[in-house]
Amino acid sequence: MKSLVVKATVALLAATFGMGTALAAESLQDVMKRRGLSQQDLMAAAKTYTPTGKRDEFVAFSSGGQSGQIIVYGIPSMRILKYLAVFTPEPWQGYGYDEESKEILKGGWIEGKEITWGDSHHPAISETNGKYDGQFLFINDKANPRIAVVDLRDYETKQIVANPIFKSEHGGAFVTPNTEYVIETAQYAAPLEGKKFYPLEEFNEKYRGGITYWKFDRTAGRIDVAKSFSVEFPPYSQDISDAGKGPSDGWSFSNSFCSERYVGGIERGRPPFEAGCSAKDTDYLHMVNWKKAAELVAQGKAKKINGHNVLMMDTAVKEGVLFLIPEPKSPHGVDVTPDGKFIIVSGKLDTHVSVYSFEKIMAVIKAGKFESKDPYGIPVIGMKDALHKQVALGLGPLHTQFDSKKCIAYTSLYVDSQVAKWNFCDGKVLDKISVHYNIGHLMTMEGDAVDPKGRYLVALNKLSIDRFNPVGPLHPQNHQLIDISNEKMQLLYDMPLPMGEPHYAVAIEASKLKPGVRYKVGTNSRTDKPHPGAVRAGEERTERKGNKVTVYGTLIRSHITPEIIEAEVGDEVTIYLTNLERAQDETHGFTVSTYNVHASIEPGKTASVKFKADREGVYPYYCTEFCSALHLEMQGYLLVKPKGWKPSAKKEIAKATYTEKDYQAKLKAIAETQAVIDTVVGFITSTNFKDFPDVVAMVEDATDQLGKIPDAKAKHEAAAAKKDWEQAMLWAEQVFQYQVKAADIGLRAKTYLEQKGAKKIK
Ligand code: K7E
Ligand code: CUA
Repeated sequence: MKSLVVKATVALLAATFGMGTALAAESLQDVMKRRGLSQQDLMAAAKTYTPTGKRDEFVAFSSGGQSGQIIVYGIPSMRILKYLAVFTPEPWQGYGYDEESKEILKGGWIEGKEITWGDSHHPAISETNGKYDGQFLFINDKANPRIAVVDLRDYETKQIVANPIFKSEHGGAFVTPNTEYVIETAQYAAPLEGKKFYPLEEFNEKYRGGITYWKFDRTAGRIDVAKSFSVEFPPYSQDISDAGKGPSDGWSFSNSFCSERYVGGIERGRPPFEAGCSAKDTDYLHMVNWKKAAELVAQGKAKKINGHNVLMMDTAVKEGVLFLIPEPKSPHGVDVTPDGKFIIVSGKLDTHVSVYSFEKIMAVIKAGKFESKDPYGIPVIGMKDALHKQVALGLGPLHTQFDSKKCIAYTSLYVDSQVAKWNFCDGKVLDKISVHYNIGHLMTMEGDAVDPKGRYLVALNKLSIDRFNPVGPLHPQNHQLIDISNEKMQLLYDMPLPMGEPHYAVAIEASKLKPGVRYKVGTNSRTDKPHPGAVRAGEERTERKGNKVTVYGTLIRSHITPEIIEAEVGDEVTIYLTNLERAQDETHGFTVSTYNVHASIEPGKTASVKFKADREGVYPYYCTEFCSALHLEMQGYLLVKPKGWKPSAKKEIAKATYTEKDYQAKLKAIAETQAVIDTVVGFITSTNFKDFPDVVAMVEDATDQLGKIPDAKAKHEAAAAKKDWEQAMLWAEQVFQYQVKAADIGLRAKTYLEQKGAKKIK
């Protein structure tokens, strides 16, 4: 009886405190019930969920819209990996806060005017034979016509070029099949000469559009401004562009809106732009034979405007490199099919997409059978003569992407908030899926290349309305992942994009990306050249010339050398810092209180900050990345003294009171730590660690730290001999610090080897 009572009590307790059976793990059914998940949800989760430590199949680069940056995320997990600073300062990476990156931003100033923001729209990955090669990334700024180059070896912006003749642009960045050129098309027509005013009454005569072909030098990894050129276009608002491929390689296609050349003036009692710009039934698709245009420029047939080669319309017409084709009114996207045979234009205000045949277009050009000429004398090819098909897809078609399956395309329908799957060869609509909500661009995996990978589609939606937890009137945008590997499309996942309005994105197979993990010691990452301010360990120094103080410093766990920088009010201070680490991800940051500078210095990099020490005082500086256990101690003082300041009396820095006992205790700690190090070293050297470059780098770093011990050891022993216990204790502590860092790296290497299944060799 008694035992029964005990049993009952235990059971009651177990129930009350959730012990016993209630503690057993929840079943999948339990979780589904608790979270209200359907079978369909579970399927979607299984298709996107990426377990810890596992990686994504594709990496997407999304425009950051008004943030002027690029957002990098993985597919199918939709995990954000990084923001790349491009047109706007980005403090984490020191972009715009260190001298090297300021130079890059300066490249994007327009005629000496500083610009610190950008409206980035279309990223493009470099191509080889029409395939994504994963080497470079380009993106445009619509607001201040510019193109930026990002090197995918280190994910850093290397160059920004400002368009010499446009005032705005939209049709960039699009690359030719071997990245010979990066294309940028104007948007709102304006006079091509820089700071020149003409009244709107002279719009038709003096305002112009155009297209720029930025020559890309792959070896240098930079745009070659001198070898770049433009072709003058009429003042029709040019929009998106695309480069031909395969049979259409050598041509580029740019559509337009407002070929009405309407100039607005609501305040002057005229109907607004939106009415005047959409009155006609058609606008124009512009076609340029860029290969021939480049030859003409090389032959000196271009005109210099603002020092830039521009092939004028009359020359372009005379030489047969510029043609127009009518397209349904106010189109938006133009996309060349992977086989290069068709050009797909989306109607925007129409329900149709128009599929033009490159073969038919060429036949018209060959026969010289043009329908008419536009007011600037450009031959116009008849729409019917160029069309392969027109397909009714739904309301507001905008952009088109392609599948790995032949003839299969996906088009975004802005007004319908849908994606249409269709066949551009036979014009049949195959499937439609609703997205939330108004979709702009869409993207399939490598969907711009000659060999799209299919699999997934991302809908880049503009409004997220009720999709996410509210965060104020400005909502995040919604990137929706859709599975396109089956006949019917399946919506898998919603990802809020918390940065700008991303217009377009490109995704590449992750295996094609091979970024490095460290720089050659002393590299200026923005020029890829040795940095003149770099020094090696032991070469650190501070120089003063007149009122210029220049510091040549280094960073390594866990100290900044130097630890004291002295200046006088009014001095110009430049601090060069080289990160001596080789270990992966051992980045140190650097800032000085109050002076608005910051640098992110990855292993091997040299970066600098510069400022005028214009206020007297004591300014701590420190490392901003939590890089090691003694990260907080990675510090120093900038002392800005009044001009001509002298200490009133000779005063020493206050001493601590360490005793022989402290010193002996430290020696004991050193001996114990050495034992740990010996075990770790024993483990590492008993494996094939040399087969793992990351471990080799870590071992080098650890050896570096250990190599500093004899010098510090000699110092503490000499001080101990003189019974200077303060010095003896502190130098012994420094020995201990070197040991701790070596042990830390060693243990990391050991874990790495264990996880990667290193083999025992002895
Ligand atoms: Cu359609 Cu700038 Cu390509 Cu926005 S753009 S959506
Ligand atoms: Cu280096 Cu914190």
